[in-house]
Amino acid sequence: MRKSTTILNYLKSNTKSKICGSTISLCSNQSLNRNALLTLLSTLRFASTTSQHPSTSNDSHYNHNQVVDFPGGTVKFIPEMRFITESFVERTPCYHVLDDNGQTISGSNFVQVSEEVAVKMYHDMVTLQTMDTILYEAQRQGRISFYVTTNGEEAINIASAAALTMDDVIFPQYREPGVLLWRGFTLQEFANQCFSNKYDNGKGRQMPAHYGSNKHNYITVASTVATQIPHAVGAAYSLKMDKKDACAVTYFGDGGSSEGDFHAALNFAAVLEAPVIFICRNNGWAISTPTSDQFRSDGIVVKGQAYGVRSIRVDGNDALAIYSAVQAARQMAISEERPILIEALTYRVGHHSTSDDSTKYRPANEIERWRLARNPVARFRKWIERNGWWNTNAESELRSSLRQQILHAIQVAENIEKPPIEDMFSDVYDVPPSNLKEQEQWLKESIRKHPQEYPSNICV
Ligand SMILES: Cc1ncc(C[n+]2csc(CCOP(=O)(O)OP(=O)(O)O)c2C)c(N)n1
Ligand SMILES: [Mg+2]
Repeated sequence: MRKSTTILNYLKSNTKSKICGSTISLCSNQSLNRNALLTLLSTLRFASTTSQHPSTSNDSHYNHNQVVDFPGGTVKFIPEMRFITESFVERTPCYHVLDDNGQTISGSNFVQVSEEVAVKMYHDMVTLQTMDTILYEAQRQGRISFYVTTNGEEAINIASAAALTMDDVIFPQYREPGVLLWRGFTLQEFANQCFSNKYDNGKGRQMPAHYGSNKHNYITVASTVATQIPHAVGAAYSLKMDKKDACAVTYFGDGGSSEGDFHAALNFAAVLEAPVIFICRNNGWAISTPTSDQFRSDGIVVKGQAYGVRSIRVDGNDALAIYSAVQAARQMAISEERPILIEALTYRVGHHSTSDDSTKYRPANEIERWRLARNPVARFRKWIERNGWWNTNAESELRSSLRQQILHAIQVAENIEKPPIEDMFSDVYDVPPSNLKEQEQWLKESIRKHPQEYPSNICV
């Protein structure tokens, strides 16, 4: 029985089996040769799916428990032609802990946070807000070329970072500088990178806001959306092989989940049983493309199950929920050697970047509603105030001190020399090819001849 036609003939002539359109009901307990059945089923893939109305077996002897051991596991046969529905009855619920008034919801289970950690979380969220305001203005003044804010996503940044350890390796998109801030990257280091001066770790070769730091286990931001996701899986697999008490953590947006890299990464992670946490910031927009134009699934969380990855949906504007979910995810990822997907629902309050004006494609009152009523920083502040860990005086002191510190950092960064011209041509080739050497000479001559066309703090 090597050819599928032979199998069909066999089934047709067999009195206890039925063929109706593309539906086949095996009405007996007889077992078919597994290869033969597979060949048959692959033939039927091309059969019309809109053919005749499927008939169900009316044979009272039909065995409702018949299972077949296909590769990948046994499956149960059913006599009905039943498609899995594309729609969902109910959206996957979203885990939260704090209500809009900063009160813990009764019955919510969450990880307790000490006063010290909670106050540092709040401090860093406010730092992020202040840094965003000042660096955004610096770009508008023409002092730096580009910037992206994290407005509205401060809780995802800081609370997730707080739940990890320094040994966990971070593979960021570009809207997660808060993780680096939490790990101790200084305001001066942020400013040096944005002003591309000689103390920037990237030697001025990256756009502003594309931070990276070996010391902080934070892989350099790449603009190419989603490329970091499979990298994180590879790193996680290596951490597992080395039996490290650490995981890899990758951040990306809803737009990142629309890239092929996301799907390949989830699949690899599931199969390799890699300790990686996928944190998707579903903020509703990929620049001007709303999520409704990106996917028709119930967001991102449901994609985890399709790949065999344990998943949860969390309120991204609730710092306590994010902290608890990430801590639990980390524990499971490392001890059970498995990937975890977290979909954090949120809203991108800022423009996509300084190259964007989001009021051109979304209503201003929608942005305002999220900025004011659903603000994650204000919500967390209410909670620490309720606990007696924060007050108005501490608030105004913190905000004015941070403003001074950041203004100082950018003033210093602006006046530091740019990296030497040679740095633009090094670190790629062991022996630079002749055309690169020529370009370097040409650039140096041009700077000498036309100094007025170049920044004064370039070192030739
Ligand atoms: C591979 C690739 N395609 C397109 C772009 C242009 N681009 C930059 S950011 C972005 C949107 C990403 O949206 P999302 O992942 O939701 O992140 P968000 O900006 O909302 O945080 C796009 C399309 C890019 N940088 N790389
Ligand atoms: Mg987005």
